[in-house]
Amino acid sequence: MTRLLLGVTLERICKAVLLLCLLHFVIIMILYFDVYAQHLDFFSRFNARNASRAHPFSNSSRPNSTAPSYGPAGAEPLSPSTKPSSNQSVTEKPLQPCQEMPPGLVGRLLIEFSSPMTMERVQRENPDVRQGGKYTPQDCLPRQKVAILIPFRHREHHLKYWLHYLHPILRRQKVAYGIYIINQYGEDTFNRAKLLNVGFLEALKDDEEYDCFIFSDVDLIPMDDRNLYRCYEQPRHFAVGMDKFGFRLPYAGYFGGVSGLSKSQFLKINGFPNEYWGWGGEDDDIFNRISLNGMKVSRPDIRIGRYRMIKHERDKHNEPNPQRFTKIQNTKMTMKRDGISSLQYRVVEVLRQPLYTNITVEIGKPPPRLARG
Ligand code: UD2
Ligand code: MN
Repeated sequence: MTRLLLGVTLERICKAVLLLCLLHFVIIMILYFDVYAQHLDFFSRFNARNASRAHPFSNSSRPNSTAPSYGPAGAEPLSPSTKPSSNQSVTEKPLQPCQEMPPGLVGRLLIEFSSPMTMERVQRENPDVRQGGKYTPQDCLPRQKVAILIPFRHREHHLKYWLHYLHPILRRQKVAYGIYIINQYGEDTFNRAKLLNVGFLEALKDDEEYDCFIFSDVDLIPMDDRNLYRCYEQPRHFAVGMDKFGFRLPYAGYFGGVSGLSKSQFLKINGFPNEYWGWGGEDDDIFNRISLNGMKVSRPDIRIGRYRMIKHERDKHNEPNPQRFTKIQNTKMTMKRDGISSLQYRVVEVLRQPLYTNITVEIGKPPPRLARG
């Protein structure tokens, strides 16, 4: 009898333990999936909470962060836009201009490209981005309206990471923005600068209020959200330190990767050259245009302007342009006739996706002499 009682008690204890184990397992799984879903954002969230409590410039809550330092010369953002915004009606009190250094910034970011990425996931993460990849802060008046232009062909894998990282960063930066993918139609030689010229005109056709244009490679992700994607008193070079260059500027006149010009700065240099087919040189030509027109490139602090580039092989039909060395010697002569004023293209299709606007364009091909070169 005692044995039977003991047996029953033991059985009950075993069941209880089993139940507890099961409960423990379920809780662990829930936590695991939650952290996995947030993945890298986990640390950002923690930092964001600290950052919003502390002074935005304060370093005290983030021992690993670098002190923001915004160079005085040419580093001042353009003055806030005074245009009334449609979101003003959302609250009763008139909205204040967004702070120059928004309080929700988190500083250094952990960027990696090993976790799988899907467009569905990125869409789920960014429910407040409007169709076509547009966003407007709701709690303050954005200082500028920024069109972000990405030259593109066959880099869908990179685009998912770019959207995954950039949308939340831009949101924290309190930018009113639209994302435009300028997709080169066909398989002729790639032409990055010409695509960006197309992007400038097409973005303005979409919304004539854009006053700032940021030109970004699809494979470049900023590692610090204090690198503010907006326009400045002087043309801006954002991608100062890239992992592939050991986080240093490769040479003083380097202007590749990510750059930004206000509408008037862009028009002053007659936009970008249309005649650089294939890889290289176009960024140096743009740098020359800026200097020759009496402007000076501004940059963020080297500790803040850090970037990761998704590793890749050189694409087909974007072989190094053998003409580039000669061409960059002649910017002074060519820039007046070759640029936004001489741009010719045909829009094949405009598709408004949830997280970006895709503009497919036919931009022609290099003249026969270059095609052979
Ligand atoms: C460098 C510069 C880049 C540009 C280029 C020379 C860096 C980080 N970037 O890039 O700004 O000056 O040299 O032209 O140093 N692309 C496509 N599909 C293609 C080819 C290019 O989408 O088939 C786009 C894409 O956005 C890419 C960008 O063009 O990121 C630049 O091309 P790249 O990444 O092959 O060249 P890379 O990394 O040497
Ligand atoms: Mn690249």
